[in-house]
Amino acid sequence: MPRVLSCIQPSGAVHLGNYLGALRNWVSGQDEADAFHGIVDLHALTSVQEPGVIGAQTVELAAVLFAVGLDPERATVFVQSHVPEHARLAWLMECTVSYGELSRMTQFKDKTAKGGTEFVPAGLFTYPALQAADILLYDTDQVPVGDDQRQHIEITRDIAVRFNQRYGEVFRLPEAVVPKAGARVMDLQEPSNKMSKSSSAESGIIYLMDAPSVITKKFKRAVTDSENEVRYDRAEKPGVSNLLDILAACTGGDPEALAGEFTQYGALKVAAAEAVVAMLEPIQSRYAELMEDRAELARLLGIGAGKAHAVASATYRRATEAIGFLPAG
Ligand code: ATP
Ligand code: LTN
Repeated sequence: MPRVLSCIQPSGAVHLGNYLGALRNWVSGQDEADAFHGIVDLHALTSVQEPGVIGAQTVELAAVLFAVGLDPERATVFVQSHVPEHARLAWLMECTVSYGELSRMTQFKDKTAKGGTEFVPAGLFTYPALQAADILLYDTDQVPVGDDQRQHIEITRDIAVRFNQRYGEVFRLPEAVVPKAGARVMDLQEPSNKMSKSSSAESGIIYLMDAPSVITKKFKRAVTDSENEVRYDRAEKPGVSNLLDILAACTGGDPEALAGEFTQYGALKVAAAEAVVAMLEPIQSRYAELMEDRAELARLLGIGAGKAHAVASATYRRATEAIGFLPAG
């Protein structure tokens, strides 16, 4: 079985794009792989600085991961800061990657492009070293990620190759696995942009925990176009195509075939909303139950941390022994 690792930041409420593009695949993949899934709270510290917030969001995200169907018996779900080797290996990674390589990362360039006087944590710059540590600690074969993350997997491989050349074969080289088409959910208000936690209007984002009435309202107000023909054409008709994609993703249908079933935008919006509400209903009720039982959530995360730590500590020890630090007496 291949070892698979993917992670998500507890940096805001989970939305339909996260679910259809990532979480749903994590769930379906848990039988075909030895799956590890991290809630990367250390990474979230690059964007969330108010005290108390990251912990609360971590619990909520954990409840979402179990509610969507990750099974603690089959998949290892853990919190990054519960496994101290992430931060420890990140330092070794920082000494294995160059300033120039980090400077070329598009995510860092994008997030700092605006210039201005905003505080830019150094952690935003060294973020890929921590991500490399996440991946290499688990002898990962495959990393399922969105297209935006490809560069982070490439730099992880470069770091691993350099470390292995310097100190001997310690790390396994991971591969990015980018899901097939249809995994890109667009914003309902600005259908040319992907649905994203950091996008401007709440009305364009369907949160996994939105009430059915809110979901219905957001779909009703979704931006379409001034024609009145239901046709699947991402370039010319991004709004309508996004609705068809969402409907197809929820019902297992094909967006082009589904287009033939509708003559009016209104009916398509209603159908998409109903499909999303029906898909989310069992997830929402499991989420509510889990959030009622914090002790159980803590117990499940404790099991994940134990399994993660067992693997991570062995890899970390291999790395430090290869470097040849003087062992503590
Ligand atoms: P941000 O807006 O802060 O960048 P995000 O909403 O893009 O956050 P991430 O935490 O960066 O979410 O990503 C978690 C996972 O969800 C990643 O695997 C990413 O590829 C996937 N994902 C995020 N947005 C979408 C989307 N609109 N459609 C499909 N997959 C998505
Ligand atoms: N950078 C990723 C989150 C992330 C990750 C990882 C993904 C941190 N560590 C390890 C896969 C493997 C993001 O922003 N989506």
